[in-house]
Amino acid sequence: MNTPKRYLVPNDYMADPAVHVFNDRLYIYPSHDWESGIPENDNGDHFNMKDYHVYSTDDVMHGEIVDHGVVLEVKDIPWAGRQLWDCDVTFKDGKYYMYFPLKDKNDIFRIGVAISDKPEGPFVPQPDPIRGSYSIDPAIFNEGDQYYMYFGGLWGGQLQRYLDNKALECSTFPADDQPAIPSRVVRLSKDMLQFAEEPRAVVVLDQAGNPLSAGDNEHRFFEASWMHKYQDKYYFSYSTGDTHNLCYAIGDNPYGPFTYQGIILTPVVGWTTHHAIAEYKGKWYLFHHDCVPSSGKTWLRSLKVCELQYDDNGKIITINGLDE
Ligand code: FUB
Repeated sequence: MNTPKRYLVPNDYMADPAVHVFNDRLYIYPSHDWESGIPENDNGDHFNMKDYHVYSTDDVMHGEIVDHGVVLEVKDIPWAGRQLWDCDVTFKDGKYYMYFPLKDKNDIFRIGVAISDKPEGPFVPQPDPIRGSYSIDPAIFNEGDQYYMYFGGLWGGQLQRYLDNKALECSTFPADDQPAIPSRVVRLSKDMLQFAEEPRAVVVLDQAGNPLSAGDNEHRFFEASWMHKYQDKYYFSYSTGDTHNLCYAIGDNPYGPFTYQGIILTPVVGWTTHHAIAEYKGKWYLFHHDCVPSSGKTWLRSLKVCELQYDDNGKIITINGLDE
């Protein structure tokens, strides 16, 4: 089955969507790719992003996509080194909180917070990153008065440099038959500016109840965590990075463990694959990116959306990443 898709921002390069509904309107928080001239490498130096835009719409597949302009820039973040990667935004008590990964002046990824009175920004950054934060790809899941951040990414995302939330002397990857390096989840403090606890591992189990192994590249976590809830179950989804799948696993609570279910999106044109899943006006959507408009330049990605369907058992029906 061909799933119709829409490019959301045809006149610019946007990637890594986070998506939320605020005040009955759908807001998109992407990374902003540009041609910075940095050569491509496994460290991701070519993803040299320096600002964020915010987009919104009231009709996902056909309506106007409003560009709210630049809402945060590297040059305005006091602790900044380089590389603004995937961000996310949530709402609490009249304020909108943006969480963003950025390398500090020592070239270490930390996660920062910026605040706005409006979902479309602009966002004012805090003077320092979150204490104890590391790696990339923060995704916020809100349930009642609790806010959870999922984060982490391998290779350029530096997650392999940490064990039990402590920095290691050097990068360490488990042997292929050992449990894969997991994403992390942490509850946020009441003021939304710090972690309220030590980050925990997000464990993804196979159907036999064993953690997915580091050598299971087709299915194990790599980066791009996302959490959504469907029919009282918690759907943890993520990219497998070097095998370019978007996969998901289901659990009974935000901390997991989660049991692997399948592929949401098969590989797209490009290297990275990264997504958000959201319900709006009674339909579910998958937001993601690919590199078709830039003719395969992996650092110039374009935002896309399509409908996402579940079967009667709550399984997500796999979407072909090459569908137009
Ligand atoms: O955009 C830079 C990085 O590429 C993101 O943080 C990853 O998830 C991947 O999409």
